[in-house]
Amino acid sequence: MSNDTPAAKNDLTKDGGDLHQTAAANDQPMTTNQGVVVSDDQNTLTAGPRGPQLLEDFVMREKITHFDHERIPERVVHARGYAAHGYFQTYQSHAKLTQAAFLQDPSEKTPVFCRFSTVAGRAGSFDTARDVRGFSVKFYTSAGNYDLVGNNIPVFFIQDAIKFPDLIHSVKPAPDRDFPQAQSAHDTFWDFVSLNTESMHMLMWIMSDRAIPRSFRMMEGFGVHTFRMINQQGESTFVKFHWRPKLGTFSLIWDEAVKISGADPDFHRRDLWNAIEAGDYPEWELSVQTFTEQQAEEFDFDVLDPTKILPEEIVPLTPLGKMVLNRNVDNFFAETEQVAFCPSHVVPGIDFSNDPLLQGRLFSYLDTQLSRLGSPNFHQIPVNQPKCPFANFQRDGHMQTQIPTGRVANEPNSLDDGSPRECPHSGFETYPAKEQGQKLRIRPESFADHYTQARLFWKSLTEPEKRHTVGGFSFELGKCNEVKIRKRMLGHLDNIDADLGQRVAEVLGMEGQADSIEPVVKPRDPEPSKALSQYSVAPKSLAGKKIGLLTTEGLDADLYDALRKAADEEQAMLEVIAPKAGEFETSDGKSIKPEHFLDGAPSFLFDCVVIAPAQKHADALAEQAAAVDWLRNAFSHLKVIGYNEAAKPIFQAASVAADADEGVVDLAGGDVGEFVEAAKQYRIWEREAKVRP
Ligand code: HDE
Repeated sequence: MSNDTPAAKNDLTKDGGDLHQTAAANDQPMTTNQGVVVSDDQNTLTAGPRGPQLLEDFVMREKITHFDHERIPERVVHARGYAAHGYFQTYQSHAKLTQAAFLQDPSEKTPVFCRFSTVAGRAGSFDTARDVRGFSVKFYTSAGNYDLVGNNIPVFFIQDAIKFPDLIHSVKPAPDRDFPQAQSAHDTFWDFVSLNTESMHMLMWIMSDRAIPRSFRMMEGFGVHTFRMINQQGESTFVKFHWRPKLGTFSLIWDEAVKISGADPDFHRRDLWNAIEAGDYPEWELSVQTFTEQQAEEFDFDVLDPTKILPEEIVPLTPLGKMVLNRNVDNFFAETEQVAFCPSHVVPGIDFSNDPLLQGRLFSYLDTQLSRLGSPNFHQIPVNQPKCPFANFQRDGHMQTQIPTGRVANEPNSLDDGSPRECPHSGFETYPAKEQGQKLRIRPESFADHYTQARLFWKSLTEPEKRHTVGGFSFELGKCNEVKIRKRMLGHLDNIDADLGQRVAEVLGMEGQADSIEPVVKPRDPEPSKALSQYSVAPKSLAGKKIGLLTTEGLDADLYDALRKAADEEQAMLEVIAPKAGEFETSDGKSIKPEHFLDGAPSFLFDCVVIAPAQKHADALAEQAAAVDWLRNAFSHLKVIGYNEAAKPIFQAASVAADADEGVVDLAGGDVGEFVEAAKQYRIWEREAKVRP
């Protein structure tokens, strides 16, 4: 073998070499995993052309064996996820609050890796299930890796980690029949939560629009638990973390979510990937609510209880900095699948509270990585490695990829003058909170109010959001066969708010059948909090949204140019849908390649739509069920619809009035301004009562 073989080229002693292996990287020959160049990757070694295969064929055996072991256990929860690289940049030094290195220098960009996920479904399930979304961020800080492992909902189902396996078993497919997949709409889930009053607040969020986000890019994130920040002087402040998307928080409509799950199961991951590829980098602001231990004692809830929020009217948000996601992964498995988040990965300046759910998580994540990734050396996988130096005397284990040198692997030692050594004055120091008490298995009384904040959430919603929440409960309880579970849940809903209970009972046809449930703590009547309603604070903007243009050959070139210009100005995307996938000519003879063909791109994949066929193809288009459904769906999903004169036969066929409301906009004359202004509202909520009475 000549010296030009890849094995000869590899410098095995180089630390942290580039582990990327891409076909395009160079003209590297294919080798076995031992570096032996493969001469034939198509044919197994046989004795004679039609003879038996030979066991000695190490090339074939290595390849098949590797394939046989390609799968690793998927995450027990949050199995389906999608991630991207980016950076975090602090707005200023937050030294008064924390010594955390990534929050000091506004000129410094800290690399991050961020993974979004659904909780209940398997890795191969669909993106738009009604579910909590995970929102995990790994900050590769100069003082070590910090993992902020949050969700897009600020509270949780349970108050104590010991209940987590039961919660998850109840929501996962039933063990006997293995369905339903990625759904909470079934008996075991509703049985469990209706027997756990502490879930009520979370149920309100999960039945609301929050659980069907429009995009990962349009989703808030929350640390959920109370954490501590510690400054250089050792002073502690309690904090709650919030991520706010620059594009605003938007959701799908349930009927849309259901249909998208069939039309594009990868709707959210495709959206994130495409936005980043297009250079349209999603951005979030990281903020904290800060409060002292004394303040915490005055709140009317316990800050250690993860089923409670701290209303922004009591403590407003302090912005810390921004996160930008600007690079897609090179390899899904190596990065997104193998990334290992652990809430116990904190850095100097950040510490825990006694929240019992958080404390349980501090144990669970490290444990799960050991079984999922198969080795205590999972920190050596590139995506998990700190980008600052790391060294200690931990040794060996499965898949050790480092080659520690030297005779000594213990501390203290006097045999080796070298590092690593502990650093008493600059290392991580736990905040010396005073703790004393009896050993007990008991839930604090201060965790006992299970309804007040559920009511707060309900009261803070706008009417369309309330309607959707009633819809969420009704849909899910309607899928629940056991009447006793429905009655129990209706009893809880009555305790949350009589109007809510009544409305859900009406949809289910179960008025007057709610169980009477005596609350342990009588719920109070809190003032609404505007920040809890996503549509009260949503920006009126098309940024990041998708305009779908259904058209035909002969498309009016002026209209097309006006739409393209408006989309660019509003930082939106315009995609063309035509009856056939091939290129066609516009009215001025220019050639256009549509992004989609009609059957493959129903209108629920877009945020607002335009229907503008050329006159001579209009009747033929109106005869196609797909075109009629396109309009009917857009209308019933409350979208803003622009149209030209030639589209009118489709309106007739779809039984949609061309002057139905302000969201149906005539584009005669080619002015798209009115359409764009209307589309910035996102949905025409007033239409909802008409299409879904
Ligand atoms: Fe998790 N959770 N969790 N969780 N969680 C996991 O860790 C767990 C909880 C969250 O993108 C697992 O690596 C327990 C709250 C996210 O890789 C596991 C309890 C919040 C992710 C686990 C909770 C979360 C996970 C499964 C109750 C929001 C995805 C695979 C005490 C603050 C991370 C893994 C990623 C993943 C345990 C509750 C968020 C099994 C025991 C509350 C975003 O360790």
